[in-house]
Amino acid sequence: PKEIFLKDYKLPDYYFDTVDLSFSLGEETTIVCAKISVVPRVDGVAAPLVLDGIDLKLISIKISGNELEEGYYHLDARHLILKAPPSGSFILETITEVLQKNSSFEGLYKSSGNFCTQCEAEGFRKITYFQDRPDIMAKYTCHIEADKSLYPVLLSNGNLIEQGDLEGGKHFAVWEDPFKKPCYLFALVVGQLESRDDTFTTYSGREVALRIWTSPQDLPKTEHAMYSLKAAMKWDEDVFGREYDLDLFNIVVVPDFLGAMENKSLNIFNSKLVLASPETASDANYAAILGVIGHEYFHNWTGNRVTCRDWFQLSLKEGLTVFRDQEFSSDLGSRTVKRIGDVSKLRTYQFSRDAGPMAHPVRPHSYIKVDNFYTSTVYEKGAEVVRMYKTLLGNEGFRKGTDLYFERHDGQAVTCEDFFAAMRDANNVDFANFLLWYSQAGTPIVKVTSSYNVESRTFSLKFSQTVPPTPGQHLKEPMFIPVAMGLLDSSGKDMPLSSFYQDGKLVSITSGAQHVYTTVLRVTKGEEEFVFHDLDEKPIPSLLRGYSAPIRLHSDLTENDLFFLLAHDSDGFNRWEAGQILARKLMLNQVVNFQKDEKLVLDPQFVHGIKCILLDSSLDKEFISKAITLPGEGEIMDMMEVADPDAVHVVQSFIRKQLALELKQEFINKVKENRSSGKYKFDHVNMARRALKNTTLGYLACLEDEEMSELVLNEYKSATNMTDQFSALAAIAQKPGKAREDALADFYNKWQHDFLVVNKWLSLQSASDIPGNVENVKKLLDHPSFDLTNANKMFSIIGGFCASYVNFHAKDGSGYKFVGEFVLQLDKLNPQMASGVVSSFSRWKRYDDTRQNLAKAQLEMIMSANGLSKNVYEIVLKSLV
Ligand code: B3K
Ligand code: ZN
Repeated sequence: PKEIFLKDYKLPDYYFDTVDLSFSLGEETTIVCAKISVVPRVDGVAAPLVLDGIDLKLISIKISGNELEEGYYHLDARHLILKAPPSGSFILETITEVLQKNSSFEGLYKSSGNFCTQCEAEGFRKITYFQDRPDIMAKYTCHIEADKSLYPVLLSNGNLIEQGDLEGGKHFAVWEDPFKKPCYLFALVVGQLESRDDTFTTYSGREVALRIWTSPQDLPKTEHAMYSLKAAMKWDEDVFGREYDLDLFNIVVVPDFLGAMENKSLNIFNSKLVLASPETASDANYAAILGVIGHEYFHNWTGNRVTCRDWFQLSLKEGLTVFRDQEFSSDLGSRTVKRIGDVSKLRTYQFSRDAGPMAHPVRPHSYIKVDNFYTSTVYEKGAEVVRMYKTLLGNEGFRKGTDLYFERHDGQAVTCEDFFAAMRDANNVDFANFLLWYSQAGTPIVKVTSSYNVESRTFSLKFSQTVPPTPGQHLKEPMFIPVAMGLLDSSGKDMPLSSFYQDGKLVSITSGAQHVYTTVLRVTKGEEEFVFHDLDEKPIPSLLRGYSAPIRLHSDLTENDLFFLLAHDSDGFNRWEAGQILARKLMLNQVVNFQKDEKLVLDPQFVHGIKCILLDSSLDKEFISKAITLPGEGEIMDMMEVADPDAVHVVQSFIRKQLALELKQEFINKVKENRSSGKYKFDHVNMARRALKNTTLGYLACLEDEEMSELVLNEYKSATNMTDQFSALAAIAQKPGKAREDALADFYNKWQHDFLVVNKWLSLQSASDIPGNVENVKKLLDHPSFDLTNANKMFSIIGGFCASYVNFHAKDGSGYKFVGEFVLQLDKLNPQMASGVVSSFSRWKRYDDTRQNLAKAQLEMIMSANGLSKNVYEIVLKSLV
């Protein structure tokens, strides 16, 4: 397989102006006619025209009306090459037959009897011969023909301009999309679907028809998605000034789909990202739906109207759109809680990737298969990069930047530099080496030491930064890091800030007549000092407020300072963070104790800190729920020389149980005070109550205590919504035994008819930490509810299993062997899913020798298999280096 490099990007020799597609869909075959007007980029240059095409059968090819004879073109398994096209513009017409058997969820395929498409990144080449690259932007029409009774609904992008009946029980529809688009945004959906209809009136007064299409029995579960869509449309107008640009917006829901897709005016979603009812979906599902419906809608401007020049620029649309969906969810819920969730996710997935063999920059330099680069680095770290522009420029400056970006680039395929330039030019600022965030991989490590001088009444912060080496990048330059910070006085109040010296130069902080309590330090060098003057007492610094940069910060704050910040910081994020730093230190110390066979102990001051948070009635309940939750096991292992999943697991279980013992009564009170009453509501206040109740319930379920087991079981039985019911089930399922078996069986009996709920049931079991769980997971694969070809079920089981450190990394190698063999089986069906699973092995070098050998053996076994997909090959190759 060939590696493709960013530096080799070349402008295309030919552009496509219009593309007229015609689909005749049948049970046996689908025929696609494509009529493309081709325009050479430079007149008179007769370069060959290379078209991509996979799994297609060419039936005929014409140039400007004349059938092309065989010697004039070359055909191989991946291309159709016109050796010497006419000079000047011409019309290319092809007729192809599309391979009907397709389990890759890419190109045209069938999902539960309906036809649908997925073209990003390179799926359009499975539909027709084309220059399948995003810088080819054209206007499309799409004519669809199919059996009317089997496929009553015929959808594509844009506006419906004609429809009618045909002979032989068929019907047709013609769609026209007035906006130029890259082919990855093309979509077609054909099948038996019904719609929930609504309207949205845009700020200029245009009425847009909104339709969410599902199989008829699921229509009632689309109410929340419709609410989310309308909220997203309004929010994008209010916050970014972006109006929707067509008179129709369709969303289609299908069960077999990888995630969701922003096709122009015809978004397609996996069912689990749309369907919800209080009885069957949890708060987390509701929140995810809001975020993803928003995300795909927001792509209409960030991705569709302005798209990417090439796939290396993926973060240009994804990082920006994730940032937009994060902000949307923040504005509709709690900003602090949303930020905590997003940062936890970043640390769990992105930091870990960035520290291993799969590390790559936000804009990768090369790839074998671009599908492997839809990663937390492109998405979540990319969103952090966008957030840093906003932190540096403020709300208004950032908005000026996005306005200029849309104004300059509407209808174009552009690069990350274009976004940077719009931000810079709109604000007339010097952004120094900010662009390094796109090209340097790895998480910067920033150390801060502080000192107060009583005599001179000055407070100094010394920063030093390094970026660890990553594959292909050994030496790194210092990054431009915005550090939002404030200073607390001894009563816990923010001190007003007016100026500081940066390397001896005075920088004044102004904001009209108002006091400023948080300022943004621009750390740009390897070492840098900031000095604050005229301070009557030694302040406690609150650094990296709101997590203003995606870095690992090591400060010299003492435990007392951290407890102080936990109790007083005005920045909610940093209050949570102080608790997390303390918890990480505590856990790490106990891991050492465990490894030395010493007794585990829980620091009473930590228990006290947790108790204060728990009892502070001024705090948001969802915040409390987050603040009393320990850091994930992966975070702790990341801090260890050699990762020890067993030790970390024992320590985490010990601390949880100890907290439950010491705070039992407080936890019981929280459960009782926060029980749901009345109808389920998806709003922050109610979600926060449920979160706090269920977190404390989870603690109580750790105890070996009859009374508590009964309490948890009662919560399960009396639950009136899925959030409460499932949390109670998860609490019960922490411990092996009869209660667990009974509750799981009961839940399945209740919900076996609802596949989305069954998926939760599957993943709860597969992700379980109970010892020897691999055997249970194998049994689940034979369970009647399991189906390997469905993406959700597959991820529920294997994704779940790989997330359990103790079982996936079991020291007897049983977890590795199970997953290794599974990857090979899955790769034959669906390479994208298989490469996702095999990535779980990539950090094998973090573990002890025994585990290393076992994991490596599986990687080698996979590598030696015949017919491996490019997707899996790339991950295994890089993991083994
Ligand atoms: N743009 C799509 C991702 C497509 C993934 C293809 N393997 C969804 C999204 O990020 O919005
Ligand atoms: Zn996206």
